[in-house]
Amino acid sequence: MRDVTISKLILDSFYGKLRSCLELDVAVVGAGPSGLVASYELAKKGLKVAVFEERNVPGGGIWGGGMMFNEIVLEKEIEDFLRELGVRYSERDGHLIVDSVHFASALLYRATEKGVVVFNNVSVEDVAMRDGRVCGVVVNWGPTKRLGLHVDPITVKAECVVDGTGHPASVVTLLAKRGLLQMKTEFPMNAEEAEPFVVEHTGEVFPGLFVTGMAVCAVHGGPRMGPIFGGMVLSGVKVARMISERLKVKA
Ligand code: 48H
Repeated sequence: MRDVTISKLILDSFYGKLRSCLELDVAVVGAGPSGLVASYELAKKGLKVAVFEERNVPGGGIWGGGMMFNEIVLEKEIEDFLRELGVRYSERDGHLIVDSVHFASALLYRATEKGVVVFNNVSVEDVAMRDGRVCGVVVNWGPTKRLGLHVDPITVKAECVVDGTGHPASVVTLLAKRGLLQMKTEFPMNAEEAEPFVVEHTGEVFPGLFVTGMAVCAVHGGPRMGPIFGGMVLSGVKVARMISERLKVKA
């Protein structure tokens, strides 16, 4: 029966994909702009990267633009990156304007084209730790968290883990709750200050655990910036560079 053949093809292919991602160079948590940029940059350097996204649709806050007006704004210095992705943009008042659906699609396409595996509907509910170092992520199906199901997770090993979970900084929060590190709270809107803040504070917050994107503001007490995304891009690029240097990957 053809229907069953289709089922078998899906199961075999998916389990092969999951199995091959049980040991990673980098596990990125959250498929928002910062996590996707980081994963793309890391994969470009030949690293084995998977992104775990608890929602069905990867892309995080990109799709909604500003208040569901599906356009986003980026700083002029992101122009080369947009060109590299092949993204169309217009320029006005010293800023670049991009259709948010086009931007999310391009990032997803380019990252996956470079070999990044995106697991949508998979939530990171904990980290693995050995000798005081984060060495992997503990994953479960996204709906188990939403529905509060009592289902044990499985573990994925990774040399480095990136928290790109946006406002909640949900991976760093797991360690903060246990008193393993201290985190602050996000501050009110101020795009001028927030954009450089995010990039400056992007980095390792605990051995093996790095933070990128909006999560940086939550962890380090920075302001939010609304629908301007240059800081997200530059933060993703920076965290990828730091991890590549750590893993001694040649440019
Ligand atoms: C798996 C998870 C988990 C988990 C969350 O919010 P995002 O788009 O994140 P960033 O930081 O790349 O981009 C932020 C940007 O979209 C934004 O909101 C801005 C600039 N706001 C400014 C402002 O003033 O509001 O994406 C994070 C993703 C989401 O898709 C979540 O579903 C996912 O992470 N996620 N995935 N396991 N535990 N927690």
